[in-house]
Amino acid sequence: MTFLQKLLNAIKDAKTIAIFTHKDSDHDCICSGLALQRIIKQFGKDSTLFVEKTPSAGILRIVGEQKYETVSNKQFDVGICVDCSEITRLCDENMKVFLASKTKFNIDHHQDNKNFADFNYVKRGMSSCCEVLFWLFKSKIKLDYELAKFLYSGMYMDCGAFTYSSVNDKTLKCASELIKHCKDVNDNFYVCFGVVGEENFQVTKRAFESVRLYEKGQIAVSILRKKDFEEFKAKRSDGKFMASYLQNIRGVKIGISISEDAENEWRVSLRTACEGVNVSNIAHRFNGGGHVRASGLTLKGDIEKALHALIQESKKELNR
Ligand SMILES: [Mn+2]
Repeated sequence: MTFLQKLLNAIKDAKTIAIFTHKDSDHDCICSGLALQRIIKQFGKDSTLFVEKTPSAGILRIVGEQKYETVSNKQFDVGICVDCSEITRLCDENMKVFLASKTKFNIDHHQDNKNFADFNYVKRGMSSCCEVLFWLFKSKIKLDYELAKFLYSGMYMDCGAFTYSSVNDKTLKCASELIKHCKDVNDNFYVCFGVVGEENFQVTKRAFESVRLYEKGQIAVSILRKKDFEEFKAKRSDGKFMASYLQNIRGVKIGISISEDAENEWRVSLRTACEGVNVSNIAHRFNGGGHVRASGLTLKGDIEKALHALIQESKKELNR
């Protein structure tokens, strides 16, 4: 029996279905979750979507108001993880609910997926989990505006607006199918991501001023502190474009952007456009995860000490 048949049978037999997204959610995981919820609805079933916390304002602007759960004591018949490479990508509360589910499914696109569920469907290196869902369900579903919008948006954001190396002819074929049903979606992206506020501009300016270079300019790091965000009334997501920018500086092989999330807790984004460098190796050494070209992790404690350790691991990856 194929994965799809097993999943469809499980959905058919289930009274309760839950969908799970990873910590520090991004567009791809939220859009995958919402798209899967809509797909399951087409098979006549309701499902509950679990998140760590309410998605960021940027994500909400694209997907609109939706219903999410964060905790539950209920045991679900079917639990489906989307866009999660391993079970620790779920926050503790969500993980408990997933583990208690009677039958567990895992649908993902990460290279390093651990096949942690009873049934796993992993298309390693595909542009996004949204694209995985599109091809998986293509023959069984009817695309409508909302479903196409979720799938297209998650895919668009996870492949850097079709600029990453994960993009191939299949990705563009998927995009072309989807956009027929949501023609205005690119205008939405401009309004939501092309236009930035004063607070975003100010905090980005601060991030540029903070840039440090290591290893003869092969590693570039920007650091934003809690007080920087507070000063400009900016959100952490306002500074997140830095890592992608840093990797574009000639000679830089690893771009690192660091934002202080809570007191002495630092959220780190790693990017590389350099052939042969795999930033997920660095992320894994700090219990983070992600992709070859884009990964994330959390550091705790004194930033200079933590940064030193991070630079050491980055050097190792450059010399690997
Ligand atoms: Mn993803």
